[in-house]
Parts: sequence; structure tokens; C-alpha cells
Amino acid sequence: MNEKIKIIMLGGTGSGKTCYMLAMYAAMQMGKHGFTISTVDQDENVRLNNLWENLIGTQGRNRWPEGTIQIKNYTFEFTEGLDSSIRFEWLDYRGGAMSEEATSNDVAELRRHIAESSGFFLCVSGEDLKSPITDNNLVEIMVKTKARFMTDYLVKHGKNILREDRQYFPIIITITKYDLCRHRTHSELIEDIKRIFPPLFNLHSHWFVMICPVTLGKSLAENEDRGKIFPENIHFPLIFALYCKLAKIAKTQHQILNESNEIIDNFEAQDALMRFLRHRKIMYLGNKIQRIETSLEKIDNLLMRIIKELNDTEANIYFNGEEVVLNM
Ligand SMILES: Nc1nc2c(ncn2[C@@H]2O[C@H](COP(=O)(O)OP(=O)(O)OP(=O)(O)O)[C@@H](O)[C@H]2O)c(=O)[nH]1
Ligand SMILES: [Mg+2]
Repeated sequence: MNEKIKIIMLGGTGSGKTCYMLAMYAAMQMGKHGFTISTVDQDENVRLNNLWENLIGTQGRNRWPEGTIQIKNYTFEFTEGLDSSIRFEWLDYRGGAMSEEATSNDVAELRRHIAESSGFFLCVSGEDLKSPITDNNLVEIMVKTKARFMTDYLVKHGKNILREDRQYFPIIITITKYDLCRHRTHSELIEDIKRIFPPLFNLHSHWFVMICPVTLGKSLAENEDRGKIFPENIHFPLIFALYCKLAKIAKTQHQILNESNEIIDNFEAQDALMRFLRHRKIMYLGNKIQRIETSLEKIDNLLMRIIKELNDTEANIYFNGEEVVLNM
């Protein structure tokens, strides 16, 4: 059975959503970091690769993709090391739609996608974090980054997610165009992000949040149109989303396993006639347990690889506002 994750990357016009998606796909399609995704539709693969090759191979303003006009849903698939695949549905839309009233089709589609999302990417451009956030410029930065819109969407959506399920709902704050603010210290940037999104870092909020700086290339800060494309940290956000999904699948499978084992234990305590009558059901359960155990072993292996990859990065992870280290 295919598992699905609907991802929404919220962020204003020009915050770097489309470029991030292109770089993420390019990095993970190659499987350079040991985690591979592919598109389900071959035309989407061609389209994304062409845009990426243009970005790498062209010098000048037209290396960059045009601002998104046509809303488009991409489906990426992760299959590695699992019995079934996990599909990521990713919506590329024009950032302006996020802060408009629902009078056009794309705004309505965006809101539908948000309502069905199983993970949020919040995109804050490094351009807006070049200098420290102070009491004087906080409002201006909130407006520029569209942080309030993002928080409102999240808080509204969050009302439908039980507190105990929030640990399986990844929220990833990507600091896109990190090249433009990397002159600042890591801890300063983290403090600024916390000021922009206070509800995410509240004690008892139960939100599971990653903050991850990403860039398409360090030297773009000096020259956006000619700088070398050399992406950094690009794959961590999706891997974190994968971690949350796998953890949830593992939890469900453990529950099924416990229930099945309980039935078998009860059966063994019964008399010979009952054991004879229910023999077929128990055989079926035995096979099911074996299948789940094999699947859980694969999930655990993958989770361990992800944890190793994520714990040693520039990305920070928070739960209930406290920084955490991932473990099994
Ligand atoms: N310095 C720097 N500039 C970047 C980077 N990524 C994107 N840009 C610049 O940001 C611009 C906007 O990026 P897009 O990905 O098109 O932004 P978007 O969020 O998709 O915008 P809309 O589609 O209009 O909502 C690009 O045309 C580049 O000029 C980066 O990593 N570093
Ligand atoms: Mg775009």
C-alpha cells in the first residue's frame, strides 16, 4: 500500500519556494546523500530537470525560473528499503495566493491543499534576516516574511491535529537563500526565527519543528546571476518529513502487532476444541505478524539512517519549544 504525505511550503512571492523544490529534487534524485526520490510522472521529471539544468548551465538573470503563475501539484516517490512506497505531494503555487481572498481558483486550491496537509514547510528568505530583528523592525519583518499568514494557517490547521499526534506532523522552517544571512551567527538566526513564529516554540505546544538553513550556493550572495550553484542542506527538510511519517507508520504497526499477539496468547489458553476451530485464523495472524515484523525491521533501519543523518547537521530540531536530539 502506498502511503501519502501532502506537503505545503508556505512562503511569500519570491521567497525561494520553486528554486528550493528544484534543488531538493535534483539532490534527492541523484541519491547523493543515500536517500532517493523520483517523480511518478515522467513529464514532471523532464520539466524539473530542464529547469534545474538551466539554473546550473546558464549565467544571467534568465537562469532563474519565472515566478510561478500556474499552480501545479508534483508527486515524488520514496521507495528505498521499504516494502511499499511513500509519496510526497508537493504543491508549487504563486506565493501571492497565500495572502489573497479566495476569489480565484488557485487560492481555493491552495487552501484545499493546506487543509489536507500532513506537514508544513515555512519558507523564510535569508534576505529578510540580513540584520537582527529588533523591537523596532519586528512588525516590518513579519509583514515582509508573511509570517503572520503562515502562523494563522498553521494554527487553524493545528486545531484538527490531536496534541499526541503533533509529533508526527513535521513543521520545517527553511531559511532559504541562507547565503544572504550566513554572516550572522547560527544562534542569532535561531532567536530571530523564534521571534517570528512564537506559537511554534511554546512550552506544551507539542509542535515538532525543524529549523534548517538552505541555499542554492554560497557565492550567490555576491552574484545571484553568475554565482556557482552548489546547494547546501537541501535534503534535510524532506528527510525530517520522512522521519515523522515512518515514526507514525511504525507506531501503527506496533499497535497491530500487540493486538495480534494478544489474540494468539488468548487462543493458546483455550481448550483443544476451540484451538482446533480457530486454527485457520491463528495461522493467518501468525503470517501477518511475520510480515509486520519484517516491515518494522526495514522501517527501523531506515529510521536509524535518518537519525544519523539529521543529528549531525546545521538543522536544529525542537519539541515543545525545547531543542531535542532524535533517537529511536
Ligand atoms: N541568493 C540567493 N537567491 C536565490 C536563491 N534561491 C532563489 N533565489 C532568488 O530568489 C528568486 C525567487 O525564487 P523562486 O523560487 O522563484 O521564488 P518563489 O517563492 O517560488 O516565488 P513565487 O513563485 O512568485 O511565489 C529567484 O529568481 C532568485 O533570484 C538562493 O539560494 N540564494
Ligand atoms: Mg514559485
